[in-house]
Amino acid sequence: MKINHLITIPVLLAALLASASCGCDKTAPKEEVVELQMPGNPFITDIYLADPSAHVWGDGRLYVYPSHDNDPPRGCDLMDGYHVYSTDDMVHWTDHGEFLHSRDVEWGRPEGGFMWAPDAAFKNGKYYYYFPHPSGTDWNNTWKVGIGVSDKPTMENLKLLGYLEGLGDAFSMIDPCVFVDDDGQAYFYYGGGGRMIGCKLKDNMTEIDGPVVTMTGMKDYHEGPWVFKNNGKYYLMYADNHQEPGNRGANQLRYCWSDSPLGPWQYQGIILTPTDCDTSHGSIVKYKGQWYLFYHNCNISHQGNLRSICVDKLYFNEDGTIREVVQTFAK
Ligand code: FUB
Repeated sequence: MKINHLITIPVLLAALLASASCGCDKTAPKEEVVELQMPGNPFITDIYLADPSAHVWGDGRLYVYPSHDNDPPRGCDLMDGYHVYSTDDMVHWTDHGEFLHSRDVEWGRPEGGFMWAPDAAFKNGKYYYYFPHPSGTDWNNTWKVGIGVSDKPTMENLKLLGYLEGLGDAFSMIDPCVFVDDDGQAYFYYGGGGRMIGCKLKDNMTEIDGPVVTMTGMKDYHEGPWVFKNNGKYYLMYADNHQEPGNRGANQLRYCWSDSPLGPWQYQGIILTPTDCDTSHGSIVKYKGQWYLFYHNCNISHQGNLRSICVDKLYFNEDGTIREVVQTFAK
């Protein structure tokens, strides 16, 4: 069949531009949901992993970038050796192997360990990796956020690029999270110890751009920020302290939303009640039309710092609020 390119190309371009410029096209046809089987939780059982950051990249696979709990643990001190996992069906997962260890980090803590919750981002054809790590023996006061870059989502041949400068107080500089908006602007967040910081990143993904802002509006914020967008709204999920009088327990995952990626945030509710771990930390991603929550529990080890990664389906209500996720277990 012959196609009139003079007419169809401008029409197609206009449609593409309209859908790319705004994540809130209410007239867009509903995306088809592919009903995938679930793997049963935890879904990686041969080593202990925590803090899963999940992303879907251009090759159509879903990638998970977790941290790694070494057995036996000493709190979270001995965490080291990052792996990447990927799938195209949620059931079969490929371990792409260890690609970064504290011994590779030349500015890092001499004794190693403390390779905590990482995140990854894609920009200008490259995959960027952000990891928190102390630069000194006094680990709690010497945190930095290291950066690496790779041509592959598996972080193969990762080239280390130093650390992000100008972030401020090294005390709570853990749990980096990077969100790239529809217009290509990247935002960087970090924050433990009850404080969360956000800022823009320059196009090179290795320098901050403009002021560093303290995020406000969260309820009982502790650590583990995860920012994403759905239908034009920005969402922030985080782990709470869960230590108010009369309401004490292990950490939960809560969320807020905002009309801006740097807040102010408005508190909305709880996404996940405590797992059996000392901590909680997760990510939310849409894959093949379905939203998923990634998180960790301790159902294999029954020890708070030997964690295992899990995934369950997540659903939005019509008004954009998120339904509490039902944790599922091994099949
Ligand atoms: O995994 C080490 C630390 O524990 C993370 O950075 C926190 O989010 C908590 O999960």
